[in-house]
Amino acid sequence: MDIRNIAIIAHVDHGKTTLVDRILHQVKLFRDNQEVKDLILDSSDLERERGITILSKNVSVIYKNTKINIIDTPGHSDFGGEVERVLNMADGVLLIVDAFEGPMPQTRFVLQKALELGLKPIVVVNKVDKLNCNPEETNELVFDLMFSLDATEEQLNFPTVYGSSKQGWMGADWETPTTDITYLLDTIIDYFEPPKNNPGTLQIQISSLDYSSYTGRIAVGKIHRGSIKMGDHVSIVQRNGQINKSVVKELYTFEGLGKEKTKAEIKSGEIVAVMGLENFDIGDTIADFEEPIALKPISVDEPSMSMLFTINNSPFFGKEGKYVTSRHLRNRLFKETEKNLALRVKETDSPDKLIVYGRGILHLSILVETMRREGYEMQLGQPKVVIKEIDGFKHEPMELLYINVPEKFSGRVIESITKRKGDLLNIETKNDRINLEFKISARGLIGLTNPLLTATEGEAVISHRFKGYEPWKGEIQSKRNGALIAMETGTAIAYSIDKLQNRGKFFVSPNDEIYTGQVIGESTRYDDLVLNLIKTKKLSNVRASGTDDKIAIVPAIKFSLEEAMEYVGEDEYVELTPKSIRLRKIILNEIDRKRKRKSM
Ligand SMILES: Nc1nc2c(ncn2[C@@H]2O[C@H](COP(=O)(O)OP(=O)(O)OP(=O)(O)O)[C@@H](O)[C@H]2O)c(=O)[nH]1
Ligand SMILES: [Mg+2]
Repeated sequence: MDIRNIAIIAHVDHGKTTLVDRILHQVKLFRDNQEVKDLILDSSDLERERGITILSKNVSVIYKNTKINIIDTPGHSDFGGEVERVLNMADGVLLIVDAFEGPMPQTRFVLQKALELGLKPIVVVNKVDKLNCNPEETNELVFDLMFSLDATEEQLNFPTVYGSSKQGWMGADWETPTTDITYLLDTIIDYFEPPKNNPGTLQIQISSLDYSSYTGRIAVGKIHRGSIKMGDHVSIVQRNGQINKSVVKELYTFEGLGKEKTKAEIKSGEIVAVMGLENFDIGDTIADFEEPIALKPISVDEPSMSMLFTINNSPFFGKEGKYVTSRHLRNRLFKETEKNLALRVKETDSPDKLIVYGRGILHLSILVETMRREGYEMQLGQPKVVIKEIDGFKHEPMELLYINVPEKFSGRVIESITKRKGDLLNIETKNDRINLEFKISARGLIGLTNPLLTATEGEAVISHRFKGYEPWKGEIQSKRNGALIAMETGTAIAYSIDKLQNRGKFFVSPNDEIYTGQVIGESTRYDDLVLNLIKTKKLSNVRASGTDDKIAIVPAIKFSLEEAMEYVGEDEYVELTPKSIRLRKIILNEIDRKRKRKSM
C-alpha cells in the first residue's frame, strides 16, 4: 500500500487537533452510532482540561487505498522542540493558519523548521467560519512569510485549502463551503509523493519516545533506509558515537488510533515503534547490526528555565498527599527525565532539594500538575532563567514577544513592557487592533501575563518565542507588592479579614486553615506585612446597637498553578498538595526572617 507521512503544524489553537478529528471521522474510523468526544488525540486529562496538545501523537488512516500517517503536534512554544524532532518523520506538512488571526509567531517557527528540512507544505486556511476573518489575506501573508524564510520555488508553489475544521469541511474556495473534507484528503494524496524506496542497511532515527508500564520505553521513528522486523539484531548509535547492540523484541506500526504488532518485514518510508531496545535516546540511530551508520543527530533543546523542587515541610505537610518523602520526589523526577526530553534534574548539596530544568513555565507546570494528580506533595522555589557564560560575559535568554490588543490599550502595554526593559521592535495596526512586537529578556517575561491581562481587561493575546542568548541586561524593576503574612496558625476568621481588607488583597477565605509564615495576601505597599487573621471579635455584653457590623468580604484571589509559579517571590515557596496551592515564606518565623535579612 502507498504511504504518505504528514505532520500537522500551526500556532497554538489554530485547529490542528480538531482537523485530525475530522480526518478520523471522514475515513469512518468510528461506527456511525459510536459516541466520540471532540479532540480525540488530546487524550490525557491535562490536555483535555486545558484544550491544548502537549505531546505529539501518531495516528494513521486509510484513504483511497493509501495509508496516511498523521503526526499531530503541539502548538505552544514551550513544546516547540518536540515539533522540530517529529518533523523528521514527515514527508510533507499541513500548515494550518487561523483565517482570523493570520500567521502567528509559532507559525513562523514551525514553518521555518519544516522548510529547512526540505518538506513541502500544503497550507490550510482554517476557521473561515469566523466573523470578519480574512482568508485570502491570510494566504498571502503565508506566502510572504515563506518567501522571507527562503522557501524554494517548489515550496512556494504550495496548494491552499480553505475551510472550517469545526464545521467539518474543506474546499478550494472559502466562500463555497463543501460538505466534507475529501478535498483536503485528495490534495494530500495528489500533492505529496510517497516516500522513496531506499534500499540498503537499516537506518531509523529515533524521533519520539513512547512509554508503556509493561515494556518500558518505546522508540518511534521513520525507517529512513532498509527494513526491519521483529527479532532483528540491531545496533544503536548514540549521539556521542557509542554503539550498543540490541534486539527488536516487538515491532509495531501505527494503525488508526493505536499501534498494531507486526511480524512482517517493514520497509523504508513507514513509521514504526520498536520495543525492547536498551540504552537509547531521542536522536540516536537504530542501525544495521554489522555495519552501523548513524544519521545526523537531531539537536535536543537546551532547557531555558530552572526551578527548585523540594519536599513539603510546611506545617500542613502530609495531610493531603500520598507521596511526600525526598525519596519519592527524587525517584519520580528522575523517572520523568527518561521520557521528557527537555527536562533535566540536578542534585544539590541537600538530599531534599533538586533543581529541575525545563523549557518554560508551562513545560514545568505540566509536570508538577501531573505529579499532584498522582498524589505528590512538594514545594517549588522561584523560577529562574538559565544564565550562560559566553566569552567570559554573563548572557541571558532573550525572547521575542508578540502582543495583540485593541488599540486603546497599546499605551499601557508598551509602558509595562518597557518598564521590564523590553524594546519595542514593531507596531502594526489591523482593523481596530494592534500588533506589538518586543524583544525582552526571558526574566522580564516571568510574571508578566497577569498584569498584562489586567491592564487590557483580558483582551491581550500574548505569545513569545526564544530568540537567543544576549549579554545580561542588568537589574529589572518588576518588583511586585509585598506579601501579607499570617502571624499565627489557625482558622482565618471572617471578622479579621474584613477589618484588614484595607491592607491589601487576600488569597485566603474565611474558615481556611492557615499557618504562621504563610503568604495570605498581597499588600498595598512594597514591604511585607504580618497580620493576625485568626483573632475573633471580643465578645462583649454591651452592644452599641442591636445589629452587628455588616461583613462584606472581597472574594479571595485564587492562583492557578502557573500563576503561583510566576508570582512566587525569591524568599518564598509555592506549596503544592493534590488539593491545595499555597504560598509561604521559606522562613516561617518572623524573627528568623528579620535576622536573615540583617545578615545579608
Ligand atoms: N470557529 C472555529 N473554531 C475552530 C475551528 N477549528 C478549531 N476551532 C477551535 O479552536 C480551538 C483550538 O482547536 P484545537 O484543535 O485544539 O487547536 P490545536 O491547534 O490543536 O491547539 P494546540 O494543540 O494546543 O496547539 C478549539 O476551541 C476549537 O474548537 C474552526 O474551523 N472554526
Ligand atoms: Mg492540538
